[in-house]
Amino acid sequence: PTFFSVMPVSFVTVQVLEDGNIPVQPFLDACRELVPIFDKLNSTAFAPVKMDFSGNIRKIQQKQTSAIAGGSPGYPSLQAMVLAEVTARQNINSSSATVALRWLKRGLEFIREFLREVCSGGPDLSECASNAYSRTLKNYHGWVVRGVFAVAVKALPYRSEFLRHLAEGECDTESQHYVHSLMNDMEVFLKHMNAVILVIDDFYSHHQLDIQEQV
Ligand code: 6S8
Repeated sequence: PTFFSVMPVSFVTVQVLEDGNIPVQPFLDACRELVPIFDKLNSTAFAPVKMDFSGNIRKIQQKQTSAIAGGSPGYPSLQAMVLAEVTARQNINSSSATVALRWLKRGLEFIREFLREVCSGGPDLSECASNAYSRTLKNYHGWVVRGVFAVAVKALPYRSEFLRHLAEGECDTESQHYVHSLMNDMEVFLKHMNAVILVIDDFYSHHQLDIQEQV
């Protein structure tokens, strides 16, 4: 068993509705399943990244939870939640779900590119992460945050160690069989995760919500 095969909920189980809408709770649950990875990487260098990623999950969760506490059935989708903010002109507030989802999407794009690099056999995780970073988050970061990335990337473990961390339960992580099933699980995961990301990305482009400024 691998990190991916034992996930009770994940992007594999997020059902994008026929109209392209993404239900809020399954999406948040799938994002939350990724958080333990930061602890496995086992370095304080990832603490700010973990905080940011979890913080954005929490912001969207809170918006949904308080809607439900207020007696509504809650937002039927991420898109409905964002559009409600756009209508109320709340979408530019830094605590909005619109901003949270924008950054969550960028984080997911980074993870997707990173896992793609790992899947295609990149031997050096720092290089995998740097390549992924250049294609995704780097564009939205000024030099200070780029510096934070440069420090974090040095704390990444060796590929073999990372792959070991993705084992669950008893298994021979040195075996061909383990590595094969891990890569296989990762590819399935990637495919589903990508489908969800693309929908959010299209939605943000279509509504001109994917602003380009750097932090
Ligand atoms: C903007 C910005 N958020 C924030 O300022 C930056 C926070 C720290 C970023 C550190 C540098 C980036 C490191 C990238 C990863 C490096 C580690 C490599 C590991 C492989 C926004 O913040 C707020 O989010 C928003 O709520 C609002 O307040 O302007 C707004 C207001 O500001 C970011 O740039 C988002 C960064 C998200 C990074 C998540 C990446 C996940 C990284 C690693 C996951 C581990 C590998 C995946 C393996 C998965 C296997 C299953």
